[in-house]
Amino acid sequence: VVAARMRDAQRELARFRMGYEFGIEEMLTKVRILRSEFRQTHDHNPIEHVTSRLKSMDSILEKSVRYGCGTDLPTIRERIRDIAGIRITCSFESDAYWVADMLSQQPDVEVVQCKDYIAHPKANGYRSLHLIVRIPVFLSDRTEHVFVEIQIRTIAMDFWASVEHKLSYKYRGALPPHLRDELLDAAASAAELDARMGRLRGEVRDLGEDGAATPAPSPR
Ligand code: 0O2
Repeated sequence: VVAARMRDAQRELARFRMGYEFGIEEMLTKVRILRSEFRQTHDHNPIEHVTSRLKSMDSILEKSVRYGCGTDLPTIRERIRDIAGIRITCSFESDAYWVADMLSQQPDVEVVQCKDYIAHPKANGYRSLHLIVRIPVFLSDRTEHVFVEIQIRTIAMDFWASVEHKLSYKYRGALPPHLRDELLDAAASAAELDARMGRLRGEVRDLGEDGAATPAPSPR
């Protein structure tokens, strides 16, 4: 009886994660289509690269317990909204907003939360645009709605976040003050670089192949 119960529980967990796996696939397809469309119709690609991750069952349960949601799957489904995650890296800040708009406008994408850490960076300097979206996943016998966290950022923001993440991991979140200051300063440099690149892009965009001014071919 115990073995059968264990098997049932494992099957239920596998089914639970499967919905998120397909949610990631759907979002990746949407991003792939945007990218391909853009490649075929414009000379500039707003999306540099895309990665995805599905939280492991252990880390879902760990977060759930930490958030006081216990191990009840429907509660976890409602409260833990970053089980499925997509990270989109763009060249320019304006592209990040454009990608967010393009995805948000799709009729099957319901934006349930938007955190703009580009306009309002976190105290440590972290910048990124975060969307929590809810999308339908059509299975053979039912439609599941799953949350997907989408992080959209520039290459400079991604570089900073990756270094900060490694340092925070190394110091278990308790960074020495000099490193915290250094990171904050680096975040300001990254923001300045993004602003400069945005200005340069404006210059390039205004020039046609023969140097003549042309209408903007890409978003924003
Ligand atoms: P992982 O492994 O990347 O998933 P929430 O999870 O929504 O309850 P919070 O903090 O309100 O918690 O969410 P928020 O602010 O939207 O941030 C969630 C994710 O953004 C984090 O996920 C990181 O990926 C990224 N992030 C947020 N702040 C920072 C930061 O200061 N530095 C770095 N490097 N990344 C950050 P997880 O769950 O921490 O990790």
